[in-house]
Amino acid sequence: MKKIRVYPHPAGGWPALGKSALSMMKQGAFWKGGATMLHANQPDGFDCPGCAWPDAPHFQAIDFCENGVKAVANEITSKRANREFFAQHTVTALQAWSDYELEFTGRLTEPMRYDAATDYYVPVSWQQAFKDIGTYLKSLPDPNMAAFYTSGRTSNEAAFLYQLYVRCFGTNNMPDCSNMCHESTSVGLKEQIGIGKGTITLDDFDHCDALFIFGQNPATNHPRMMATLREVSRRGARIIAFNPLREAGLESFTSPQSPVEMLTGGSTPISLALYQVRIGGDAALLSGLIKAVLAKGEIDHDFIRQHTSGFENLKAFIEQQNWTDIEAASGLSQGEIEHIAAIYMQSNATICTWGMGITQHERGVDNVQLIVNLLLLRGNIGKRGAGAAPIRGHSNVQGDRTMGIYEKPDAALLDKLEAVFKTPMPRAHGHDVVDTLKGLASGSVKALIAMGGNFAAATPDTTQTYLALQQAALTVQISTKLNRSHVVHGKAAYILPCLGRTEEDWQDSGWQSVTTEDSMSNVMMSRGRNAAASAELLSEPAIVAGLAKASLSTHPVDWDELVADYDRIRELIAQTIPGFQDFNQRVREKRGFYLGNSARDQHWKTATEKAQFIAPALPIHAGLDEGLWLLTTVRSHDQYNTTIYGLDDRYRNIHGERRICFMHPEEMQRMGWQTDQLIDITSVFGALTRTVKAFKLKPLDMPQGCIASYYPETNDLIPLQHHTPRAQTPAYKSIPVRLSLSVVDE
Ligand SMILES: Nc1nc2c(c(=O)[nH]1)N[C@H]1C(S)=C(S)[C@@H](COP(=O)(O)OP(=O)(O)OC[C@H]3O[C@@H](n4cnc5c(=O)[nH]c(N)nc54)[C@H](O)[C@@H]3O)O[C@H]1N2
Ligand SMILES: Nc1nc2c(c(=O)[nH]1)N[C@H]1C(S)=C(S)[C@@H](COP(=O)(O)OP(=O)(O)OC[C@H]3O[C@@H](n4cnc5c(=O)[nH]c(N)nc54)[C@H](O)[C@@H]3O)O[C@H]1N2
Ligand SMILES: [Mo]
Repeated sequence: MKKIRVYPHPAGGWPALGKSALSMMKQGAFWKGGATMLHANQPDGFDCPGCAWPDAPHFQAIDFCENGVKAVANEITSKRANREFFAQHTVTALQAWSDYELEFTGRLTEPMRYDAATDYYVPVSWQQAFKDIGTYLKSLPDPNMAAFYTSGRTSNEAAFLYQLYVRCFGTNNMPDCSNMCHESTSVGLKEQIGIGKGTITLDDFDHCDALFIFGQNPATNHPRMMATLREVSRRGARIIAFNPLREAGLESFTSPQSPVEMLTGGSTPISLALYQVRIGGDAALLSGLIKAVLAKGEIDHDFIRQHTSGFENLKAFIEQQNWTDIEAASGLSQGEIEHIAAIYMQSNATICTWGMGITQHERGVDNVQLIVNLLLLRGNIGKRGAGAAPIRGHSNVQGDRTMGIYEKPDAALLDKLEAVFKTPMPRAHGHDVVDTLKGLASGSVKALIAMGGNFAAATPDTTQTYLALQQAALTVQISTKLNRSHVVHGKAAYILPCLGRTEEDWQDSGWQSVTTEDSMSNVMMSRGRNAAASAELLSEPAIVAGLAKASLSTHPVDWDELVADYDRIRELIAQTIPGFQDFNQRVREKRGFYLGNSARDQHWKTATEKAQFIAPALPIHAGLDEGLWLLTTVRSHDQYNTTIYGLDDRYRNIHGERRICFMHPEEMQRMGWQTDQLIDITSVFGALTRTVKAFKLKPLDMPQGCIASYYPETNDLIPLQHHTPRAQTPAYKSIPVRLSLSVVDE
């Protein structure tokens, strides 16, 4: 189909700087905002809550981006959702507000309890809230009737205390945002290379010959990665991106940190090439690449012999795949794939990065494992300038997992916890997000406690999810801002407001710091410097301690002592979690420390003690029934997951609206439809169908049969049952749908 371009400028540049300033003004925080941002990602400042991209290794006076500014602006806003606000609106009335309107009510200021008699949230003291929640949790006949969710902003210290509390309570029901995000990565990598994390460090980008970017939109979601891409590109290394959409930032970028580019209107072309793979076509594309490499025989025989197992299996699988299927499923021709394979074979060191375009599919784990198979073929793991680089989302989602937030903990962690805390730990695996939703729906889970996030909006199958949540006996949200999960709640419901990353955290021993781990396993300190949004706020560790004291009958630790001085929590982490020895001392070194990665050292902690080639579990080409399209759900430039900062998406030429369905203009023409016409979208998964109505058609360049829309407006379309089999990551990025023009009432 014809190439079209909706954003004629390079990504970044003056518009990005202008928008940063506007975000602060919109929040009534212009001056405070500027001063705050100077501490973002600095040695004595806070870790930006925007994303998990590593900080610049060398001192760089400005190390933040437009979207980091938006994340911070929304946290330091001068607006407040206080008791006066809640007294004005019933919860039923608030349910009719959009996510954008809920977010713009500002920071939560004090604990609130839902009063069913009046349908209002009313103030409650911290003590009473803890007591009520504790009493209910203690009354449950089985601890597995409660689930404890975590979103990825939670610090290492809060996460460690939280998992300790939950396990002492008696369950491993610890669903987290990772289940909906990079779980396919964690499961896939662990099986193949013995560790569920990426193998590269930032420095590898200085040494790669080729860089492949799969299913990622860095100009929006990891803008600080753009500076790295720019350097790689300028150095002459070859960058290839695989994405159904022609994302602006993957084509060219003006660096706000480069005075010359800003003043001259110059830009750096980013990609050597962007290949528009079909939605869900990555497994076919990767199989094609492997097939082309095997056909030339340019593989690293020594590495394969010495370090891997399963090569013959993979080879047999690939030999069975034919080019007709590969071309149909990937949307790329054999010639194109062979051309990319040639670039891969010319490169001595290749990095593959990936995001949600790879993980959020039924084939999510297969996709990840095919990327690793491709890397292993030429010994690209454990070599300078090469490796596997999943790009994480939330700023501490990787650290939370390292701290033990996991529903399927391994025996080593539980043994260690038992040894350190002299308390028996539950051994049965717990619920992830999908299982928690099933439990809530069936009534086997009665209480949901959420450390951050927006469970109601982030999860799939919205209508069913709301019903399940409303059936719960108790829902508790530990949050900074009002969102859907506060207004779609259980029979009893509490809002426990907490300090954010940018705020000063004072405890008995003084001003506290917390720590986080980025996408490349660097652990560093973070210290907020702004005054708390309200004097009533507690820190996340203090809230965990309050819950633990109220709901456990025996205590493995003195919770108050730990909260008084977070060094004491870090001391316990050092005793329990591998790699954290001398934690307090090492994390105080200027840039923290690198946790290391066994696969990078070519030490394979797998079943065979080798890196494993693994053939996909699902066919690479499934076909799609006549009349169906594949829908992918993406983030706009003005949102942070379920937090909607604004209604624009400037790189895709959208202004002031979000109920959008993107389609190639030639496809609109074929259907006899026009831009701005309204359509209804119905998903079809086996016998299950779901419909959302009145989405406006907008033109965007993408392959035939593929359409795109925003999350979370489309989450109702994904049945809970549609996910990666092994990792249970919902298939947010490949939803088979039917389309019809909306019937609009006159
Ligand atoms: N500003 C901002 N920053 C964020 C976030 C945010 O919402 N806003 N969210 C954070 C979080 S939690 C995460 S996980 C990350 C998410 O960061 P990304 O992974 O970049 O997020 P998405 O927008 O979901 O989509 C990624 C890309 O996948 C492409 N894609 C869709 N389907 C397919 C497919 O089938 N194949 C391929 N190859 N590509 C496909 C889409 O076109 C899109 O460009 O960002 C983090 N950072
Ligand atoms: N259709 C579709 N659905 C998706 C995705 C998709 O691409 N498509 N992506 C999935 C992904 S990758 C993810 S990670 C999930 C995101 O799922 P979540 O992590 O659950 O959602 P967020 O929107 O990031 O959560 C935002 C809320 O976190 C709270 N918050 C912010 N800062 C703090 C803090 O410092 N402490 C505490 N306690 N609370 C805080 C605020 O109240 C805010 O409203 O969504 C998933 N859902
Ligand atoms: Mo994520």
